[in-house]
Amino acid sequence: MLIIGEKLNGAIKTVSEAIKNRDEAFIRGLASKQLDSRADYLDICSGTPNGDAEILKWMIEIIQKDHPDVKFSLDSPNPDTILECIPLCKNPGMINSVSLEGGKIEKIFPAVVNNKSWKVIALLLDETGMPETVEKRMENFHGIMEKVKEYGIPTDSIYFDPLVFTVGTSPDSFLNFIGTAEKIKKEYQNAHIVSGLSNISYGLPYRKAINHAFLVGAMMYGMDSAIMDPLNRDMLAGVYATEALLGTDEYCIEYLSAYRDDLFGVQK
Ligand code: THG
Repeated sequence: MLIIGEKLNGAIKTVSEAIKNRDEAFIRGLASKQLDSRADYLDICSGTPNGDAEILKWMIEIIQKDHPDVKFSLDSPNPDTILECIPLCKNPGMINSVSLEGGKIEKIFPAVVNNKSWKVIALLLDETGMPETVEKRMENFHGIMEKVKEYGIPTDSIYFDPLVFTVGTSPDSFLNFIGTAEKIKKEYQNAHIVSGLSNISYGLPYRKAINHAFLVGAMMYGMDSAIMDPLNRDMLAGVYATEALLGTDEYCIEYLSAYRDDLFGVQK
């Protein structure tokens, strides 16, 4: 499973403070910790429309000083921000995100055609707002797939995000997620499915119980990537354990290696 570290997000209070104060040490520390926990990508999100591109560029620059191999997930609602940041990244990363909204695909897909190793997260969303049902999500999926074919982008480059809302107010959130993942997988066996996993538990106590249940359930329906908190040891152990159970980690090789390196934080 691809782990995209969620921590460098201006929606988190400590991070927005660090951004405001241009606290380099804090940001670099959070990057290092997530990479030590084997995050494959670091999601970076300013959490504000003001100076969005400038903030992301600052994070890219200071993190690449310590980690020249780092791969970013450029998380911005503004496609121009993403296009500005791509040339600064030393390694191909992920674009987070496109959808059928506001001509984003028309701006972003040409850049993906020119930067072939970049991946793209596609939200199953259109102008009409948050999709309530599996059917609406599938309609958006087909709309996006049309564009993917039109631009000649390999399906393998796209990570489809069926969208996760908090189960506190959306009781069908998980069921809609897995229902959509299942249908996508039926049409395209190798399609990638991603989630903003921690969204599932917004506003609820003991979030990691909900997050953990979502992780295991969604992986069973083909989720092979998540924007999540790799610093949460239980969640990280959950990823490795579920991969072993699903047969994607034969002979538990990765699980054993992570345990030996005390990634789960349980060795004496
Ligand atoms: N899809 C895509 N991108 C996204 C989201 C998505 N980007 C933003 C968001 N949703 C995913 N990122 C976060 C980041 C932090 C939290 C939730 C989603 C969060 N963090 C708590 C904190 O750090 O305080 C702790 C979470 C926990 O306890 O696990 O709430 O849906 N494409």
